[in-house]
Amino acid sequence: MPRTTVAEFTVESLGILAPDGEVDEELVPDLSEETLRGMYRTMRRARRLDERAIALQRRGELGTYAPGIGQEAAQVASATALADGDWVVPAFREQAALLTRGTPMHAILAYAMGLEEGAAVGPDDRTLPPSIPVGSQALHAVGIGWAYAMRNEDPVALAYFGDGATSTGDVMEAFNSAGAYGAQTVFLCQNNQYAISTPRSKQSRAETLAQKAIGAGIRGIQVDGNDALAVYEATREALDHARDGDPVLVEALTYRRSMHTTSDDPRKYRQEDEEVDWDRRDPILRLESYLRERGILTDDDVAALEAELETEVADAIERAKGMAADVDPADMFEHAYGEMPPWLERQLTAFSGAQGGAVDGE
Ligand SMILES: Cc1ncc(C[n+]2csc(CCOP(=O)(O)OP(=O)(O)O)c2C)c(N)n1
Repeated sequence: MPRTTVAEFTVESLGILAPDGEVDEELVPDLSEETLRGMYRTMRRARRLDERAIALQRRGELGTYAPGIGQEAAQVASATALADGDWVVPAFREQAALLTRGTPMHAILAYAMGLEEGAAVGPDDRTLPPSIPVGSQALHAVGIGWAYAMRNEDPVALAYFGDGATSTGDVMEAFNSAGAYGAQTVFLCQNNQYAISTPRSKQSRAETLAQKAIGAGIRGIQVDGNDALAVYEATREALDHARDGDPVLVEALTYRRSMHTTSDDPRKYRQEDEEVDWDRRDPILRLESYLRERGILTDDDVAALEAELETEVADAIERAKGMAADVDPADMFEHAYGEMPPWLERQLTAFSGAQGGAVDGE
């Protein structure tokens, strides 16, 4: 037979809690009320942090910031599925995942204020610092996951990245090497529909991004990224496979509701009706109605959380500002090279002048 089908593939999609509130009871993950409340709480913490960070940046008190508004379920529910010994390998929009893993809010703000201390990794931390080069962190996660596979140990590395990152060589190489080496790695692609201003439709002709796993011989699954229950379940299953040396790509379909970063204006490339449509599918409101209907969350709980968040964010801002106050911005020149090259010295001089400091030769 000259022409035969040698392989066939399908891509599964998982949804449990629909936008209209309907629930597929058979698929609901076995989560305690405490865990469900915890996920809701962290999603709200992340949203508030992002909103306040945007406001701070507008007042000139914070550097460039990449909000994850709209992506809270994709991040919090996936990070909730991790075991303590697992690793989080983030991109630059993962505040919600970091908060889930216990990174303090003031550290996230300190990083956005330009302080390297904000991204410091302690000896017992299993969360890597933000990664700005798009997609590069997927390779780091493969390295970690491969090391555990070689040692026959349990931990898994969970790498976060966006839809645009799946167009990079780094991410495609990460899928391929993870498959080839049986790395204990889960790839969590937050398909938030845009890579800055480039829509998903212009990034790839592939019908799903999950199917990019197939070429690497690894599993790929699509999940409703605004459905916390489905994201949790898809990640939990993916982590189980990865612990056995079967890496998985999870494509979480979601939407970046705000700007790419505070330097961007999405009104230049997005239609309002699209934004309104996704506002209705907000992941926090969806989980909130689910919890309210089941009596897991009451009006009083929500009001108490509001008050608690107000205090937490205000304290975190003060603490981060305190850290920034102790830093001399000119330090950044000191640490770039062992010996400062003349051109950098000239920049330092100009910088010190602009800061109101002494200028050599004047
Ligand atoms: C290697 C590299 N190329 C280009 C950039 C500039 N850049 C920053 S974010 C971004 C788009 C990323 O889109 P996506 O992966 O979908 O993640 P999202 O920002 O949507 O979370 C680009 C091109 C970069 N940081 N690194």
